[in-house]
Amino acid sequence: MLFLRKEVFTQVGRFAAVNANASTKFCSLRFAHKPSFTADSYPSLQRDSRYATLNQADVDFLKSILKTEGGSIVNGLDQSTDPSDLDAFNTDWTHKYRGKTEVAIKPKTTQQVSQILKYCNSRKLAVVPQGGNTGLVGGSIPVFDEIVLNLGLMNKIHSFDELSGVLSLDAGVILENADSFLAEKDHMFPLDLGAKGSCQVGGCAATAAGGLRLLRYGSLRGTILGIEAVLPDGTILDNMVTLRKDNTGLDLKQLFIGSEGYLGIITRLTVICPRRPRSTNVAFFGVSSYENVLKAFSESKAYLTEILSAFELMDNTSQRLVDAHSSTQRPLEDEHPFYVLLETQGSNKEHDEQKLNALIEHLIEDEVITDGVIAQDESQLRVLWERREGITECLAKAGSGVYKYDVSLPLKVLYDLVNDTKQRLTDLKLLGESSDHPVIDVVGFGHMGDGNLHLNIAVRKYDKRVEKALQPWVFEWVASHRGSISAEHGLGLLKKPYIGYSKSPEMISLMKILKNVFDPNGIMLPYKYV
Ligand code: FAD
Ligand code: 2HG
Ligand code: ZN
Repeated sequence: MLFLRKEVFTQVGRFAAVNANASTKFCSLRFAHKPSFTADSYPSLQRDSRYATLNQADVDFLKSILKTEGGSIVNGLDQSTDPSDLDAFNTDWTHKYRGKTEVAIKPKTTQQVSQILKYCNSRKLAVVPQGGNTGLVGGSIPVFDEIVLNLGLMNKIHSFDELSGVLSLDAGVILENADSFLAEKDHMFPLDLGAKGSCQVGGCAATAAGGLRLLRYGSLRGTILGIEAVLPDGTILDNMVTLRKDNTGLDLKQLFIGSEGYLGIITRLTVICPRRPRSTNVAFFGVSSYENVLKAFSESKAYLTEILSAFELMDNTSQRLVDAHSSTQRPLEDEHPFYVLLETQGSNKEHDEQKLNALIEHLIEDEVITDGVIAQDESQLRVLWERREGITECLAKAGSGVYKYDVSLPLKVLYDLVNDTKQRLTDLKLLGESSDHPVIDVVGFGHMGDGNLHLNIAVRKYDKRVEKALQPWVFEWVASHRGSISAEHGLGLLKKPYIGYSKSPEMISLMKILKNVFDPNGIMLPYKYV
């Protein structure tokens, strides 16, 4: 690992000794406890009596749909089913929410999805679509007894055109599998995120996930070229366009991207995928102030232009958590108030390194960064990324709950939200080291290059006093700075009541009109989104 400290600007072996062999994997165990039912934690949520209650005849019909082409169903109405078989379908990734579904169905084909929705619509049975269940806003699991329609068995890659880079695949393909397939063709998926081993491309499309390299490869709103979706009445919309340009009529696929399952189920996608970069460099800097982080970002854009592929911010609290809950060693010996992970991706190693070195020399000379390292091989590169990607897992291990906020803000004030939150929780005597205080830590990190902050409040256990202190205060803070209350995770259950902080009444009312057109019986994703 190459060290960047001014007085030691030489190649030293300190980092090279780190963990080349040790496991750097984050443990997959998350919160050990079973969460309370959402219906009990939030008594203001009431089951909507418009929806029918599932009975054995419904299950028999759903089973008959799966008969010819396969698929699977977990049926809680059957006495012989172990109730714990439904736990994974009922519990969200953050272990904050827990639903009460009695049936989880996993179809194999679009035709089956169509028949299932048509039946549920006619019977007014509520449905929640589920991908990899890695969403962070309580969207992918039922609130009450909604049927879970999980896309996990629709996982085929259909075609890839090496000339255009257009990939056609099922919604249930795991993101990492799509990327591994593309790696063999010297291409890459245009989205990458920490949950890539579990999240599905359809779930990513449904949440318009942003991820770690949006700054370079753009949003899924641009890279998804086509979509096949099933409407609640069973209609199959085939918009599997493989063209870069198609300027005919309203771009209906955009309504499904980021719709979180509110309008229908995404069953297939076409995505335009870039070539895999020939050269990747990752640097990790220690920075003394947020002001210097801003300077480093501005200079990185100027020096690196088209090869800058990620610029990620981490505060010291986030890195202390990674120290405490993972096996990756600190890249830098001393602690710093802030850290930045910077990545370049390009086609010419020498050329890219020259540009990066020129930037680093300049940042050191002007004392914008205090210390840093550059990965010298693939395993060091992975270690540096794990210091960033592993924060979410480590937060989950800090206590037994986390309040998560995912906001877009003007860069100048982005970190002020973390400082103000700490101050507020301290003033309210909710944050402190002793176990009398519910809050353990307030952490800020995120996709600095996209103006996207992840504010996380780790708690000893979920506590209504903390929730009251944070909501709607955080949303008011964000709105007063003209930010968005959800940059990339979506609304789900968590932010449904607060959309008004980011969208006008006229826009919300138009969304409701559209919902009514697509889903007049309101069977899709009840109690959530808008
Ligand atoms: P799920 O969680 O199963 O579902 C999410 C929502 O989409 C639900 O409302 C569900 O009903 C709906 N849905 C799912 N599949 C479909 C479908 N086929 N059709 C219609 N609706 C559907 N998000 C980011 O944006 N950027 C990140 O960097 C990022 N990093 C993460 C890191 C970790 C460790 C974790 C746990 C999560 C992260 N997330 C991130 C959040 C999450 O992974 C993404 O939102 C992801 O896109 C969700 O995909 P999924 O398949 O798990 O969807
Ligand atoms: C990330 O950027 C994800 O790592 C998760 O969006 C953020 O845990 C979070 O708040
Ligand atoms: Zn993120």
